[in-house]
Amino acid sequence: MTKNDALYAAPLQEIIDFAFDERVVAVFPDMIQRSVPGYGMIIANIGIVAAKYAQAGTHCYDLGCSLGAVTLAMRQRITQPDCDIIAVDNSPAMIERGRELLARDNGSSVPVTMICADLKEVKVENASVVVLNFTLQFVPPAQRLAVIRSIYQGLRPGGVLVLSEKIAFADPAQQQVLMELHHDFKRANGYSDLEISQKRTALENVMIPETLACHQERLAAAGFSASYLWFQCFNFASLVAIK
Ligand code: GEK
Repeated sequence: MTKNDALYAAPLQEIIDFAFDERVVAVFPDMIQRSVPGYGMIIANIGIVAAKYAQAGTHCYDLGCSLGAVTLAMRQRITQPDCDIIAVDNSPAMIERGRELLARDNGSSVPVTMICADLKEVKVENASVVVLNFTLQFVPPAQRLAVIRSIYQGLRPGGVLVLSEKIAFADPAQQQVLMELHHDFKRANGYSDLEISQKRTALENVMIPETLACHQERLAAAGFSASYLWFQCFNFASLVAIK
C-alpha cells in the first residue's frame, strides 16, 4: 500500500531542501504520479525502448532508480539472452523499499542488482541501455557533462541513453505558460496552491532544470550521434540518445 502525498499540505515554518528520505519514500508512487505529467506512460514506454535496444550479454542501467519502476518495466520487456539490470540510487530508504518491491516481482527471469550508491561513482560498462529517468536534474549542472560522458563511454555501439527531465525554456513567455500548465496539472491532481508553492521552494536548490537545447548539445558533446525527443507533456520531456 502506498500513502497519499500530503508532505507539504500544512503550512511549514521553515522549508528545508527536498531529500529522498523515509517520508518521501512512503508516498513516492503517489507523489510522482500526481506531479510528473505522463509518468506512467513514460515508464511503460521505456520498457518498449529497452526491448528494442537491449543487446545480448550486456548490462542495462537504471540510474536514480528510486523504487525501481523503470527497472521493473525493462525487466518485463527484455527478451535478449544474458542481459541483466543494474539499478542505482543514493537514497538508502529508496533502495531498501525498492528491494522489497523487486522481491515481489516474479514476472521475469532477468536478473536485477540494486545498488545504493552515487551514480557518479558507478562505472557504466558493457551497457546497451542506460536510463536517467528524472535523475540528471538532481545532479549539479557542472557535473552533468562528466556523467553523460562516462555513460557514453560505457555504452556499446548502437546502445542508447534514455534521458527524461523537467525542462526549462529560454523564452520567458513559453516558460510561464508551460509552468502554469504544470501547476494546473498538479491542481487537477488534488494538490493545493500551498502544497505546490512549498514543494517548489523545497526543490529550488536541489532540482535544476535546463533547456532541451542544453541537454541535446551536451549529449552531442559527449559523443552521441543523435538524440530524439520521443515524449513531451508541458515542461517534462524524454529523449533517446543513440551511440
Ligand atoms: C522513476 N527514476 O521512478 N546518485 C544516485 N541517485 C540519485 C542521485 C545520485 N547522484 N541524485 C539523485 N538520485 C525514478 C524517478 S526520482 C525523480 C527518479 C523525482 C536519486 C534520488 O534519490 C531519487 O530516488 C531519484 O534520483 C530521482 O522512474 O522524484 O522527481
